[in-house]
Amino acid sequence: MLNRRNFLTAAVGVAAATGLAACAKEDDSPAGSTSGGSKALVLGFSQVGSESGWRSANTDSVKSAAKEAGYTLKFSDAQQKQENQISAIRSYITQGVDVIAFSPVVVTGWDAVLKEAKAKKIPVVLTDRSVETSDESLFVTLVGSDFTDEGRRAAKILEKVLEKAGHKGAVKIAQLEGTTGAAPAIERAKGFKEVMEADHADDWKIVVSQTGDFTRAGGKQVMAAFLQSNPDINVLFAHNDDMGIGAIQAIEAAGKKPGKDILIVTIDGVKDGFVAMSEGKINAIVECNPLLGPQLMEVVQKVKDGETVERWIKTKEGDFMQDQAKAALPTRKY
Ligand code: GYE
Repeated sequence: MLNRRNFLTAAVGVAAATGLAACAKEDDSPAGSTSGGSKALVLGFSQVGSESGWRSANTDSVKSAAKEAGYTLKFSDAQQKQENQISAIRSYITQGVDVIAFSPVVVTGWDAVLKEAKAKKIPVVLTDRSVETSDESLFVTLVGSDFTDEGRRAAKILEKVLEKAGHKGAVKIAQLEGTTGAAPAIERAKGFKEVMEADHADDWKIVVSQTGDFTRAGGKQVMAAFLQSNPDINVLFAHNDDMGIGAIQAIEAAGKKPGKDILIVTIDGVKDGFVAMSEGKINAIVECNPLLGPQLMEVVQKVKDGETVERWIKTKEGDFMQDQAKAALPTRKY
């Protein structure tokens, strides 16, 4: 993962990584590749799955941006399984695509397949999620969000939510985590905890925390269990809107009012999240933009051309409180 600590190491790896891209351009073009100018750039893209509204918007964005750029896109959906992503990447290597892009379902376990890509001089661009690797030259760049910061922003916006609700007394938080081992799950939890421990050590407590795998069904099921074991929960922090929406169903089924009895902060900002917020059921949303396609295609072209790119191309995002939901809803693009 790219965090502050290893960012310097990552920066050092840029030279090696761009060298890799240059090699892919210059010589030894794998069979079926497009160098030489006339053929379209071939991009192999391995998507995480279709677990959430965020993911669907991301997939649409990647597909339409590739079309717009005139690239040949080889796309595969890994259904949230690392082994599927590894075989998709392997098949892109065998096919000799120009560039491989993927959004890794979890952070660890990629070195072997990334080394195979490097050996074939196929540059790899990470999008959305990052990986943990001992060899930073195994990927060129990451196009995606700062998830730790999103976690911090979620805690900061919860302060406002509590104030607005006139909440007094202990803050008993339930956390619905994303997919276990995924960068956004690890880092959002980390950022949230950081602010909580620094500023609310006395009054906030995460009383239950479990994965809902970023899905509505997962959010609903886990929240129902949370409410059974801890009926005094008064805050829910869900790592994405979909789990928050699933949890709302469980809260209502338990006879409680989401957004009132249980204050809810989620991350993403998909349309359905904004709908729930405009109905008063979600109190605040930290935006995580899935429309990464156009930026990704730009980077892919640069990498193919052997140009130097930044090690981490971060997405710009905002935060939204409930009173902004109705006005913002028609302007939401995903
Ligand atoms: O928040 C969630 C999706 O990696 C940022 O994955 C992405 C996350 C997003 O399933 O909804």
